[in-house]
Amino acid sequence: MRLFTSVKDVTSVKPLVQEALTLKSNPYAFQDLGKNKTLGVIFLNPSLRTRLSTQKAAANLGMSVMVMNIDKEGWALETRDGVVMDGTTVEHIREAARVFGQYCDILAIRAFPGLKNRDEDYNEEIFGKFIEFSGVPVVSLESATLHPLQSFADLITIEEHKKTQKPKVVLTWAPHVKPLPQSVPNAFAEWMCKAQQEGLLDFVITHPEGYELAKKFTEGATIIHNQDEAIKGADFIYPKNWSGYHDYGKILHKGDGWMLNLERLKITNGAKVLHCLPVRRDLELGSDILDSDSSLVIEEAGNRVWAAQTVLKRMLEKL
Ligand code: AN0
Ligand code: CP
Repeated sequence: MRLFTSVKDVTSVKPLVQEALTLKSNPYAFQDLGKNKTLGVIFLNPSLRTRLSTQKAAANLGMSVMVMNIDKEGWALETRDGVVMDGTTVEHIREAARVFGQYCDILAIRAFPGLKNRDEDYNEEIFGKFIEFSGVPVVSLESATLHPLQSFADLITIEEHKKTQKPKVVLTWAPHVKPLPQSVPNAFAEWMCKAQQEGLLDFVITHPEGYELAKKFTEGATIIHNQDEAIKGADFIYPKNWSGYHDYGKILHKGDGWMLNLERLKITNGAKVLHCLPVRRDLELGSDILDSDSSLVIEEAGNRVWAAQTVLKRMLEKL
């Protein structure tokens, strides 16, 4: 594996999840694989889980890790081509990416969308340039449109906690006060559609009208606008806010009635609730759920290590 930016970089999710669970049961089995290899971790945005789980995964494989918060600690980065750099930017991504490639064997990058210009965000220019110019394998730690390590960890969590052969998994839009990226729901939809294709689960998406995600990520999902109808009989529910894709980056709905609490879960099949975190309590998701056995959010965050470790292991094996 040389690239991990989407489920499209994975042939089949079933063996990938099995490999992650094997690593979880024996974390230090490949401690020599990363010897004398360096992982560069580049953040253009904040992070708790992604930062720590990726470092831990690399350490479990014997790699050394360099973390750079390039938005705060680096020279102001120019990402556009063809501009005279007579403003505030100091270093072009064309040089910066090449320089990272001199020091690192694998790069992992987080670069959120601006949520202003959809074409710019959905072209994934920053990722494209890091991939093109660094010359080393690249792992997405959340791009403008996808968060694949999160979805991989979500699928590991579903596999571990499922009580039926083919659980019903529901992605539901949740309220928020700020416009958030579509990366988490896009990636979750992409991964669950693939898992559905492989016969692992049934996948439903529910959101208020207007919050339709890009079709290329939701192909194969059942989309229902009535949340109660969607979550009825669900085994797993994934509440997550996102801003408009069609009315790009906009908040289109105040969210009344869309936040889940324990009472609302009564019509489910004892559903377990997932969330990528960070979550705003009693705005996006009821604190009664977060403080109950229905919540799997902490186990899910823990599984980020095994998702990252599986991807890094596959990349190290191909270096
Ligand atoms: C980000 C998002 O929704 O994409 C990161 C989630 C992992 N969340 C926030 O900005 C709150
Ligand atoms: N879920 C997730 O990616 O969390 P962080 O933004 O804290 O890394």
